[in-house]
Parts: sequence; C-alpha cells; structure tokens
Amino acid sequence: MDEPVVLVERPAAGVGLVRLNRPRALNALNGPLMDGLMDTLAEMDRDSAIRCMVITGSDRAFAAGADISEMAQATPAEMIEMAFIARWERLRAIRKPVIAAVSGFALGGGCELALACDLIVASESAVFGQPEINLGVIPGAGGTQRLARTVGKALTMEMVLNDRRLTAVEAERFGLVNRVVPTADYLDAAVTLASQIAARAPVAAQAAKDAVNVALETPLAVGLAYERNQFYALFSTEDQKEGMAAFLEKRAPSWQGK
Ligand code: DAK
Repeated sequence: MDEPVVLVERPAAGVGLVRLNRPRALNALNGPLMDGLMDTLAEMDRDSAIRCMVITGSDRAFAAGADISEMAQATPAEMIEMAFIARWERLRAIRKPVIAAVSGFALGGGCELALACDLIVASESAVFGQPEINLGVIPGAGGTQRLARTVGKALTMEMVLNDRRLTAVEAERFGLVNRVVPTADYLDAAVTLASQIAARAPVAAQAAKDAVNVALETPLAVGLAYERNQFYALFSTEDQKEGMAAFLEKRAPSWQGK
C-alpha cells in the first residue's frame, strides 16, 4: 500500500499538525500532496477543537518545490487545468493561524508555502531559496511578492535572479522566520508556539491574523480603518466580555470562542 502523502496528528490541545510525507522526493509538492494538505487545513479550519495549525516536512526537507516532473512538459492551458493556482489560493482562505515548522530544504514552492504561513519556526539546517531561474521560470506562488515585502528588494533580487539561498540564521536576521532552534527541537518548538496561540482568545486570534495580512495589501489609511472595524466587531463577542471581566477580577479568562 502507498504511504499517505500527508500525515495528520493532534500533538497538543487545540493544535493540528500536518506532515508532508513524500520523503523520497524531498516532499516535492505534486497535485495529490497539495490537495491533501489543503483539504486537511480546510477541515481543521472548520474543527472547533483546533485553534492553530502546524505544517511540517522531514528533517531533510520541508519541501524542495513544486514537483518538476509534473510540470516539465505542461502547456500553459494544462497548468491552468491542473488547478495549480486554485490549490495554492486555498491557503489564503484559512482563518486560523498556521505555523510552518521548517527543516532542511525550503526551495521554490516549498519556500513559498512557508512564506504563505503566518509564522515560521526553522531548524538550524533550514535553507530558503527560489531556484526557479535554474529551470527557466520564476516563482509562481508568491515568491517574488512575499519575499520582496518581507526581506526587501535587494535580497529578493539576488534570490530570484541568482539562486541566493538563505541559511536559517540569515533568514532570522532578515525577518523571514520567527525563530531558529536546534534541528532536534524545531517541531517541538513549533508545537509549543502553536499551543500558546491555541490557548488565546480564538475569534480575536483570527481577527488579528486577518488584520495583519490586510496590512500587507492595503494603503495605511485603509488598513487602519479595517483594523478599527475589526476591533469594534470584537465587542460583540463573549470572549471580549470575559477577557476584560477576568482582568478586572484578577483571574484567568476562560475563552468560549464566540
Ligand atoms: N520536483 C520533483 N522531484 C524532486 C524535486 C522537485 N522539486 N526536488 C527533489 N526531487 C527529487 C529528485 O529528483 C530525487 O529523486 P530520485 O532521483 O531519487 O528519484 C530526490 O528528490 C532526491 O533529490 P536529489 O537526489 O536531487 O537530492 P540532493 O540532496 O542531491 O539535492 C536538492 C537536493 C533540493 C538541492 C535538489 O533535489 C534540487 O535542486 N531540487 C529541485 C529544487 C527546485 O528547483 N525547486 C523549485 C521547483 S519549481 C505555482 C505554485 C508553485 C510553483 C509555481 C507556480 N502557482 C500557484 C502558479 C512552484 C514552482 C517550483 O517550486
């Protein structure tokens, strides 16, 4: 029997873990793997018992990119038919926070997948890069856009024009990853971070994620107005009443997620 291409676990209360599982192909992101990943994330997004998700790969490879053998002979029409873009767009619809736990290769689509997550915990052996230029193409899942917004123009140009790869320590220095930990600990560190986020007010966590993402896509005045509306809307939640009452009563809040 073939191994499943994604493995699903619940490593801690409120945390859903999806592991990319094509180790022999360095987790190259083929159609079935992307469908499995996105179906699982969408399911976890609907599951009220899960409040934060973690995506990981193996110690050797988070993902070495989209599957080159699947694309090599494709025409533009076939690329569209493969639902390539639609699959990737599904990640943007996930409302709950998603953490990438990255070790080893995060190249091409693998780097873009990590960048599309909300936070990145990296192992010391993580390598981030956009080597598509070597294949005669450019990044297609947000690499040029998200990298430019995250690490700036100069470094992005080097990465996409000349296959400059970043070590984990460089990635942390340039603000691409949240933290770097020893390779033995990266998954535990990501799950711990996910547990902490999962224990926080769930509706507010989703609103916070949403508002930060809006910041990357709108002029400041529009973003500030959006944030303010989200802020006011949270006063319709039980969790806002509970959180503020708990503070005033000097006790821990008990979140209901509504
Ligand atoms: N695709 C298919 N197979 C891959 C692969 C990939 N991206 N990366 C590695 N593999 C396979 C290798 O072919 C090899 O398979 P066998 O020969 O054993 O059958 C196995 O994984 C182990 O790889 P190596 O033998 O090459 O291992 P090494 O340690 O020597 O080298 C490496 C590791 C990661 C440096 C090397 O495998 C490598 O350079 N891989 C390719 C990296 C790459 O170019 N990635 C970018 C691919 S293009 C879009 C969405 C996404 C994308 C575009 C558009 N839209 C929504 C529009 C994404 C595009 C890409 O990612």
